[in-house]
Amino acid sequence: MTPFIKKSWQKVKADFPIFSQKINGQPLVYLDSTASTQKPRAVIDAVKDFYETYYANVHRGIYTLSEKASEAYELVRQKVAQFINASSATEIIFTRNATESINLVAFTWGRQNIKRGDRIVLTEMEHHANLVPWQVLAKEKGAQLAFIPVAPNGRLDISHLDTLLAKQTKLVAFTHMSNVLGTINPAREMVRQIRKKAPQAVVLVDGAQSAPHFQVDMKKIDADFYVFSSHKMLGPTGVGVLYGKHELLEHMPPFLTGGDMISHVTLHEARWNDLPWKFEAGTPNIAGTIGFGAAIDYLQAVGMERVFSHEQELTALAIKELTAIPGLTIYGPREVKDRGGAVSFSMKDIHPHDLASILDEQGVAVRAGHHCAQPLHEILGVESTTRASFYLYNTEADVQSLANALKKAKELFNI
Ligand code: C6P
Repeated sequence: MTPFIKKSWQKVKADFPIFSQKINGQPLVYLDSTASTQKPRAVIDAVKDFYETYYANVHRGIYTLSEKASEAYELVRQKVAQFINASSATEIIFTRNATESINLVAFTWGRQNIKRGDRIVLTEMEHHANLVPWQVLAKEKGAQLAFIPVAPNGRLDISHLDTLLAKQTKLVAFTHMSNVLGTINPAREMVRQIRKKAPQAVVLVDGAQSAPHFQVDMKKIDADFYVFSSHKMLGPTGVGVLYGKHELLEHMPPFLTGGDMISHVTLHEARWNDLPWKFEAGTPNIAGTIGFGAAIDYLQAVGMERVFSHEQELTALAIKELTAIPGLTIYGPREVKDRGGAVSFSMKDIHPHDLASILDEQGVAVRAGHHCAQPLHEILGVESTTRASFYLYNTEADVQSLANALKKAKELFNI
């Protein structure tokens, strides 16, 4: 792919066919990339090309099409490993999404290792995907959950981490970036602290909102598990990643069983396949994975540093514009340092759902609700919020449209 070094953000936007249409008679201003991202032509074409020219199942047939499909599928595993600087492609397991990746760890490593009286440390800002699987596991095993609190400035109060790390702490699982507050947690420093104080603990980092937006490096972060989803980083839905350290994956029992994940089967028993296939039972999402490879190529051609700094500029502008609107409260850090482009807010006297509907009438797509982080909303003292989130295809004009649409909503409500 040709380098994007000089490509303007407007031209990046033009790579996404969805933006050529109007929504409710207005140009589409898509500000819900935290939920899922739009797809560039390159990703759509890669999926189409697979179906049109080399579609076949993978790892099965000794014929040209199947070999080509298998090669393309396995090449994406290598791309993912290189994208996050994993030691080897065998540490990359394809799942359906980040949620399934976390469940895989909870069902396999968790059920093998968590015992009565053990402690699982989480944070108060977790998405339900990194909370509910641990609640279920803790209940089943008689383990306890403990939480790193969120400070009023929207950052984790990691001064509490040390006291939560005891000899019974077996797992620490936290999000790299909050999907509500936009807070980027200091994953590397946290892992270092955990290794020092609780070397027995395994660390899982939820990278659903970080891997799409800035460079993540498995060797530097040093987490044991790291999870994310293709659909939040320009790729198709139905493909997730579980990165796991080789030694841990090697000792974990399989998650789902059946075809492809075995090396030998008799009527009464089976032996497991090598990594990573031990964790990939059945026909995988081949087309989605191939599209995911094209998404990674696209992001790398733009450059993750550029993606992040662009988003930070948009976030800074959004915070400035939104702060100037009377009656509007922004949640999460105000300064863009260590913050990503998910900006949640409330407007006095307008319900978040009404606000999102009014914005939609003006072509501005935002999410309203608890964003699958109900406990965090309880801590914030609200049931729901409206959230605008940014990605590489957004522009300053999109932020301006958001601010204008919010002002119009206030006029409509006469406030
Ligand atoms: N957050 C949002 O609108 P899946 O659905 O498995 O691809 O991703 C789950 C997930 C896990 N962790 C974090 C931090 C997330 O933000 C998400 C998905 C979307 O905020 C959909 S609820």
